[in-house]
Parts: sequence; C-alpha cells; structure tokens
Amino acid sequence: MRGVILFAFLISLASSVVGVAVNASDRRPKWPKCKKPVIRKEWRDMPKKEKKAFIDAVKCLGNKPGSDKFYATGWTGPIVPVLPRHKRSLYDDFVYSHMDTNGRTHFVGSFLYWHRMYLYAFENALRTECSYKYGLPYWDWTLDVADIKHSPIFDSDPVYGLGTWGTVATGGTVIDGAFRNVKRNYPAPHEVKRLYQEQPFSHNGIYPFDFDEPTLYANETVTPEKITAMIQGFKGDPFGFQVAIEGHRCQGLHSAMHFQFGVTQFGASLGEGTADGGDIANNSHAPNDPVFFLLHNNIDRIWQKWKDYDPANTYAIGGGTQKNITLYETNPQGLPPEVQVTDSLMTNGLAPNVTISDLLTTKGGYTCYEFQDPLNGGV
Ligand SMILES: *[C@@H]1O[C@H](CO)[C@@H](O)[C@H](O)[C@H]1NC(C)=O
Ligand SMILES: *[C@@H]1O[C@H](CO)[C@@H](O)[C@H](O)[C@H]1NC(C)=O
Ligand SMILES: *[C@@H]1O[C@H](CO)[C@@H](O)[C@H](O)[C@H]1NC(C)=O
Ligand SMILES: *[C@@H]1O[C@H](CO)[C@@H](O)[C@H](O)[C@H]1NC(C)=O
Ligand SMILES: [Cu+2]
Repeated sequence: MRGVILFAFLISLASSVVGVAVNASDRRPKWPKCKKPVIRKEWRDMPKKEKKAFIDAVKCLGNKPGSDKFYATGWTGPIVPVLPRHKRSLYDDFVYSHMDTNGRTHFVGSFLYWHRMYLYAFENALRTECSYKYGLPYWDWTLDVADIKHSPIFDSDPVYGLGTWGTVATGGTVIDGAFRNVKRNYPAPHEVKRLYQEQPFSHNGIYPFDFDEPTLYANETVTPEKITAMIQGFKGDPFGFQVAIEGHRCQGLHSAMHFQFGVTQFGASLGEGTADGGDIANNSHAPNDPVFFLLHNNIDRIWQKWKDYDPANTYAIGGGTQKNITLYETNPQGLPPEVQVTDSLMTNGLAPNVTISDLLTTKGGYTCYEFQDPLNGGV
C-alpha cells in the first residue's frame, strides 16, 4: 500500500494508538488513550539491531513515492514547486513540509508544537509505512559538547552509522556511513551534505542584524549546565523558555546546533550552484539530513523536561503567530495575535488536523511517546 499515509494515520496508527475516530462536526480526530507509549532513546543507547532498523526505515521512506495526500500550504511564500509524485519520495515530502511551512512555524509561539507534530508524524511514517518498531532516536548533544565533530554519533559504519562529515573537497557531501549516495530532491537534487563548523556564527546568512559574538563556539552554547538552567528556570513562562532556546540575536542553542553543520560561507569556496554547506545549516531544507530529526528530538525532550519540571509550565503557551525576523529584538517570538491552544497546525497532509491542544504532553492527544534518559550522563 503506497501513499495512503494520511489514511493510515487516521485509522490505525502504531500498536500504541488504535482506532482514532473522527468527529464529523469539526473533522478533528478524537484521540485514544495513550496506553503504550513509544520509547525514544539516545542514539548510542540503541542496540545495533535498533540502529539498523532506524536507518533501514529512513532509507525506505526515501524509496517510497510521495504521499498522494500531500499538499503545499504556501506559508513561506514562493519556494520550489512540489515535484510530481514519482519524482519525489515520502522522505522528500517531509523536507518540503518544513520548507513550505517555515515562514510561520519558526520564531513564533507554535515553534515547539509544530516540530513536535512533525517529528511524531515522521516517527509514525517510519512505523506505519516502513515497519519500524522503535521510537525516534534523539541525540543528546550535551554529551559531546567538548568535541561535537568527533561525537560517536557520526559513525562511518555502512550499516549502523549515520556517517561522518563531508568536506569542502567533497562539496559537503557525506561519503561514508549508511546514507552515502542517498538522493534528496529539494530544493534541487543532491546527496546528504554535512560540514563541520565549530564557530557557527562566523557567517550570517539569514538575519537582518549582526550577531553579538560572531566568534562564539557552539560548544559554549550547549553545555549541560546551560541546558539544565533552562529546564529549571522560566517557571510558568513559556515565552521566556522559547526565547532562551533561540538566544539573544539568535545565538542560542537552536541556531548553534543548526549552523554548526556548515553555513553559507562554504558556498563561495564550493563554487556557484553547489548549494550552501550542510543541509542542517539551512533552516529551510534542514531535514534532508536524517541527523536533523535526532537533533530536534533532543530539543523536544529538553522542552518536555521543562514542562515536567513545574506544573505551572506543563500547559502554558506563549508567543505570537506572525513571524517577523526584522523585529526579532522586540518580538523574538513573533507578532500578535497571540498563539491559542485551538490554533490548527499546518501538516501538509502528513498528519491529521492537529491543534496545539493535541500536543501539550507527549502522552495524550495526538502524540504517544516518552523519552528514556541517556544511560551515561547527559541532561
Ligand atoms: C536555504 O535554502 C533555500 C532553498 O531551500 C534557499 O532559498 C536559501 O537561500 C538558503 N538559505 C541560505 C541562508 O543559504
Ligand atoms: C570550545 O572550543 C574551542 C576551540 O576548540 C576551545 O578553545 C574552547 O575552550 C571550547 N570551550 C568549551 C566550553 O569547551
Ligand atoms: C516585519 O516588520 C517590518 C517592520 O514593521 C515590516 O516592514 C515588514 O514588512 C514585516 N515583515 C513581515 C514578513 O511581516
Ligand atoms: C482543523 O481543525 C480546526 C479546529 O477544529 C478547524 O478550524 C479547521 O477547519 C480544521 N481544518 C481542516 C482542514 O479540517
Ligand atoms: Cu524547523
């Protein structure tokens, strides 16, 4: 059965989520109880068998044609058009979804909710379309803060490894690990690109303001101490927590983790038309590199830790709905109207019609998963 992904979501999801009924009056699903949450583990805590299963399922999504339920939202404005189904994969659909909704899902109050929906839809696609039986892995980058480049996450093993780093000589293309030679189609055909950049803010590709500290090392932004302080701070203040994730002038952990994968400055040395460094460094088509999902899953985990830290945090929401980077200084989480729990999140047909109220916890509503803490240290 190909391309019936939305249908699969609505009728029979993973073993933990069965029998979703749709309320005809508002077309919104009524969710079953979350009885058997999917367990999400740190990558290095997964046995080889599970790593291989994840890698195989990601490759499987890359080999399936795009979903026949897929539609563009146009939320970002003009981007490359959706390719015909046979010219794009189901994996490409997820990449397109991130590119296409980007203009309203980042630097706004729904940022973490949209990404929670997105990661869960991806996990579900792995499970329902590609026989994956486990949870979406996460990467606790605080474990590697001293030397991200040599993190064991980046493993050259062709069966179990996510691959190491491309180089300027390879045009950024990853040439080892299981995703070697894997084709992606957006924004243009290419293979997974990943370049290491230890000073992620040395080049400013997208912001209409200067960074305060262009020489900042990524290793200074994602220390366990800073992350723990975030989890324990911002009581009842989701707005403050979200601003902390982005940081002053966007030099927080979120941008640091993205730009560490090779920002545009490499473009020049790579030559005209060879794209812009690593996939993850571009906040539009970042999900081309499967590591994106592990990286963002850890942001979801840290956020849930904050939600669980104090009851005042759990159901609190905050921020605007209109992204405006020009006004980042005064409106780092967008402009009014304020985000509401009834706000519908655009899913491009990759997930049912969910609202923020369906995503307030990991175990209830649309989502049914939980995190296993790292077995050796970390946050
Ligand atoms: C990111 O990629 C998009 C295409 O997906 C491109 O239009 C944009 O210029 C890139 N951004 C940077 C900063 O290179
Ligand atoms: C981060 O990396 C730089 C360059 O390798 C190093 O000088 C600095 O001490 C590191 N900082 C931390 C907090 O590890
Ligand atoms: C952002 O705000 C500036 C200043 O008010 C305005 O000129 C610009 O059009 C806004 N941009 C978007 C995308 O809304
Ligand atoms: C999604 O649900 C919201 C809230 O109930 C509703 O306003 C909206 O029309 C629904 N959208 C679709 C496409 O069903
Ligand atoms: Cu994103």
